[in-house]
Amino acid sequence: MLTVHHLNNSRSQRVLWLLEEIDVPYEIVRYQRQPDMRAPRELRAIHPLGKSPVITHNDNTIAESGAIIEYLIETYGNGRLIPPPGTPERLRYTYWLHYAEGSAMPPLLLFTLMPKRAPALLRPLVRKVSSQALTALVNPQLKQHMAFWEEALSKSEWFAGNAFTAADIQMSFPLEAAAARGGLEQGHPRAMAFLDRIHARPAYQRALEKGGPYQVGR
Ligand SMILES: N[C@@H](CCC(=O)N[C@@H](CS)C(=O)NCC(=O)O)C(=O)O
Repeated sequence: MLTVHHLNNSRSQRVLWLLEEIDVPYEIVRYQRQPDMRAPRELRAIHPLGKSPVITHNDNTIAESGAIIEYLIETYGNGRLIPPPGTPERLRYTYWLHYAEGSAMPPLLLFTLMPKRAPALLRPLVRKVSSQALTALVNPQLKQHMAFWEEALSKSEWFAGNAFTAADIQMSFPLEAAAARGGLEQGHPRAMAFLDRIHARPAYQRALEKGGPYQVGR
């Protein structure tokens, strides 16, 4: 049996969505975020880092959204949601699959979450430092990333080409986080239309029903 160790309101929503798209049966073991937004300690019994998503399947325990997506597409995809090898689309697919967590997510989360996670006494100081870092370092980078997504989506309907792939599932989180943070809605019509298209997909909606309330980036 395939098990998704699902932390509420988190990246594991993408894994549920992928499984709904490829119609694979799975069970969910639920974990609830703590008041400081961290995952509960029980998740460390599944994987030492205690982060979500993690899946378990037969004797395999797999963490990291990108690695999980690769594993699921390889094991159950039967050629679905991945462009054929050797094509330009396949190269784009691989790029976006890695880029989402490797390049897009770090600036989106780091300084935004720091004040919320700091001890109450330190929070004003952390907020000040974070705000300076956001203005000087993060905001210009995010502007560049958002323009990059917009340009990619002006070349084709989906990130890897004209067909929807698992790379779009992986890219959903940075785009949703950027929209929740604010800034995507101004001057990025194609990125906003991408979000509308994915949110309308029946598999996305089924995954939401199974995963529970989801407010990415908040
Ligand atoms: N790059 C990892 C990030 C995993 C990650 O940070 N997950 C967050 C949820 S969105 C988490 O588990 N946070 C709780 C914690 O750090 O305790 C992936 O894509 O799987």
